[in-house]
Amino acid sequence: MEIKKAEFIKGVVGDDYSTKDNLPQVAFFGRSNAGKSSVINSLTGRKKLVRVSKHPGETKEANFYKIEEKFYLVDFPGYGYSKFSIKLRNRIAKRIFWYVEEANVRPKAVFLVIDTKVGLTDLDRTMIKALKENNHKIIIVCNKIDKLKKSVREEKLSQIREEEPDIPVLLYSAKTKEGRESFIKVILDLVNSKKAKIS
Ligand SMILES: Nc1nc2c(ncn2[C@@H]2O[C@H](COP(=O)(O)OP(=O)(O)OP(=O)(O)O)[C@@H](O)[C@H]2O)c(=O)[nH]1
Ligand SMILES: [Mg+2]
Repeated sequence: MEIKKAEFIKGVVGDDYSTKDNLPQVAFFGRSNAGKSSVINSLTGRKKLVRVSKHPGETKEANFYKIEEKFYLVDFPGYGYSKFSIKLRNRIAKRIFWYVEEANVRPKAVFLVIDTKVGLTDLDRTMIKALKENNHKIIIVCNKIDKLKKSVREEKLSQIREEEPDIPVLLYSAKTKEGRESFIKVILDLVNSKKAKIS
């Protein structure tokens, strides 16, 4: 599917995640450098909708992108970037937890983006725990699969499935766009559903 319209709406640093039109939103979480912003660019078919950098820590606000006037993709700052000061890391973590626990809007789902080669880290596990406790729907996006041989992909995938058997997993490459069609279908199914099902 081609996405014809994708526009930046706002960057949130405070507590207000609502939008004027109340369209459904899906959120992208993950470690800094896992590729959240690249995933959004590749899904929308825009190279420069979202800023991506060679250096981690590029995204500093929760950025809202409105797609086809139908839903929002929300790109969060990455957690765990060790070169950020503790103060900044805490501020980012606080903001993410606010969205998970208290925000005035609930996403249809949270896509937890990981670098497949790295796998799930302890920070991802902490995030998954908080998301589960707050009854959010989680989908793990194993990104950067272009960097791995098929056998290694399979091995990483089965590790994750063993650890989190109840969480759906998508294999993806923001670079080659492998997995894009099924990813978009998952998003459309979520935003078109009346209620986000919690599995
Ligand atoms: N090979 C490969 N590189 C990727 C892929 N996705 C992202 N990258 C690279 O990974 C780096 C980080 O990508 P970003 O999209 O900025 O990562 P992010 O998760 O948004 O990072 P923060 O904004 O710091 O949280 C960039 O150099 C990207 O080009 C992928 O699927 N394959
Ligand atoms: Mg980013």
